[in-house]
Amino acid sequence: MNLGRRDFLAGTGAAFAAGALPVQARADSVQFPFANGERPLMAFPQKRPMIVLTPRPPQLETPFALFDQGVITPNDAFFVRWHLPSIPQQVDATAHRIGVSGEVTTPLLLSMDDLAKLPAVEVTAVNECSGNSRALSSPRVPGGQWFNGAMGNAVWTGVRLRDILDRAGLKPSAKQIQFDGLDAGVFPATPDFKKSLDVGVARGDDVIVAYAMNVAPLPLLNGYPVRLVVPGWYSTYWVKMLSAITVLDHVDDNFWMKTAYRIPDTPDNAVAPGSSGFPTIPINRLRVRSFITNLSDGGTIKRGTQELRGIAFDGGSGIKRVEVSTDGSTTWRDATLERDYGKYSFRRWNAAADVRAGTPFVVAVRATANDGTTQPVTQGWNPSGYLRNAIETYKVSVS
Ligand SMILES: Nc1nc2c(c(=O)[nH]1)N[C@H]1C(S)=C(S)[C@@H](COP(=O)(O)O)O[C@H]1N2
Ligand SMILES: [Mo]
Repeated sequence: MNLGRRDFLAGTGAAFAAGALPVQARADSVQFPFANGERPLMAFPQKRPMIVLTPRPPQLETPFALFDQGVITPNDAFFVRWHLPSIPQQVDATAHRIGVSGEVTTPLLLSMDDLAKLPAVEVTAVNECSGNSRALSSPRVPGGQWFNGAMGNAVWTGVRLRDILDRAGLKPSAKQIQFDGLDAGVFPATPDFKKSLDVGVARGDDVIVAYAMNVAPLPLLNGYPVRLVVPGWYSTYWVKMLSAITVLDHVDDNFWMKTAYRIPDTPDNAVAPGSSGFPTIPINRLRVRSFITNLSDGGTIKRGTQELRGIAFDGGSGIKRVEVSTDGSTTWRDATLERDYGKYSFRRWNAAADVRAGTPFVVAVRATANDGTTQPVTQGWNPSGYLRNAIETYKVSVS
């Protein structure tokens, strides 16, 4: 598929029928490897059957085996997460506007055609929920009980946020840029979902207002017709159905910045389970992670020489090295890194392993990023179950 840029920008697209989100009847279910881990699989509009955490608001997880199929996560399999139950069932892209206001010299009201007049840029980047793998937190914590599939990697096309900010003209008083989308709470008292970035981060080369995902319009559930993409940062900042950009002269103190999505301001951003009263900071860049994609913990493998395959990513320095260990993390050897799609992308890797009959096969994988960070052996704890990036170990039986 090679759609012209205008195809993403004009027209009314991605519509659902009015009313409740239509959901196909339950097709099947999956059992995650933790207590209370049974989840239905259901197909939502523009999506293949996905693992359902909650239908309203939609929280849909990508079945992990999908990550073995390629470096790019298909749009119809890309995870979905909304906070507020009231999300538009349909958006008219021709009528959609992004307002730019606050500490600017020239407030703007941008149509999709206005975006088309700015230089188009493209970036391949991982979108990972702050709470990805939260269900593996020990002790467990409240919040969406995601396994490892609240992440995906896509090619995002759009315009630089900086180009928009430069057109509006930031006043010297500009401190943070706040982003809001079309979704809202059912009750007026529910805090609207708004996220903010420091001006320096927002003006980065790679932060884009994206109108295409994998060379197609965004699925409605992933933010049609336009969303923020902040490569290297947890996806809480990747505001969907972007409708307002407000330049603030202060550090944003709305609920979603001041109270939610914060991590301990401590070494490793961890605290002892049950702690309270410690200082916190807003969550920020992705932590380096790696996974095996052609094995699942508790699965089976054939004896003999087997190929291990997987993915690794970090917060934007790029993957330097991936190693595997088959002896209980005593010795490690390098995996082969596959094609580089850029420093924000999944990096695929492969390694051969000698699998013998008789005992379970136990394999661990560890990535190191270009910034020198690597994965911890044991996971630090925080009350929201954010930032998981411990070394993953897979124990499989041999057939
Ligand atoms: N408008 C809006 N944008 C949003 C959210 C939201 O609730 N509303 N949730 C954020 C969070 S926490 C995540 S994890 C990502 C999920 O992106 P996806 O649904 O495209 O995978 O959207 C982000 N952008
Ligand atoms: Mo998230």
